[in-house]
Amino acid sequence: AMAYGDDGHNLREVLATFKSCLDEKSEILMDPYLAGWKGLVRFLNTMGTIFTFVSKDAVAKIQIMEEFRSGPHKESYRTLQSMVSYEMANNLVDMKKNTERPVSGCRTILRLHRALLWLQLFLEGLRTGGTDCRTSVVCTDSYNASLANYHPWIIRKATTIAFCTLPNREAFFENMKVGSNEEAVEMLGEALPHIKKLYDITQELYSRHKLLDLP
Ligand code: 1Q0
Repeated sequence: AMAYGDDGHNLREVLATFKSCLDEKSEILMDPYLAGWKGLVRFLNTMGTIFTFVSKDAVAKIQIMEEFRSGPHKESYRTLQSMVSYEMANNLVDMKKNTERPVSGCRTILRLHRALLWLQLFLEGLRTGGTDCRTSVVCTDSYNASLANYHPWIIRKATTIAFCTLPNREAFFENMKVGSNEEAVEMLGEALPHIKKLYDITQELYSRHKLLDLP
């Protein structure tokens, strides 16, 4: 019933896009970062309409960032670091709830950044889990250790129900379109350190600027 990768994409390429985000100064390039998320959304869209509420939110956030990237200050949004400098220097980041400032790039990327931790934990769980590991459990554990801490009860509930529909590990590997299970495990082992590095650099950037709790 599932058809991941039917659009010619495979998970190796998507994860390589994330790898290509780091420039020579260890800054994170916005365009490949967003392209990586778009690639993940394509996988998500093949996992059933039960995940539509997730992909809609991800797409909305990608679009907000693409608008910054094509707007009058596009150069300021070239990297995550330049975005933080620009928005902070120009007082564009809303530190409190319920004020009238428009949505910032910083708070939008923070949501994707938190989701990147989920991705890292989930793929690591798939990589190291046994052949009979339960993907819904791996996914729920990864979610509880990351995004769930920021989601209200109703979202946590909907998410946990959706996770129960996930296919088994073998089906996931098959649908990554990277070859045998062994090759999939190897690909993940190669790609995950780069995802972790992106996460760590962003976490450090946001922590240094006290942006980790943006409403
Ligand atoms: C394996 C499929 C599971 C994918 C779901 C994982 C994440 C669940 C997140 C639930 C989000 C619920 C919708 C809305 C939430 C927002 O309230 C929240 C906060 O934003 P705001 O503006 O209200 O403050 N938004 C978020 O937390 C952002 C969530 C972004 C989720 C991005 C998920 C991208 C897709 C991933 C699929 C990867 C599959 C990889 C494995 C493929 C193997 C064949």
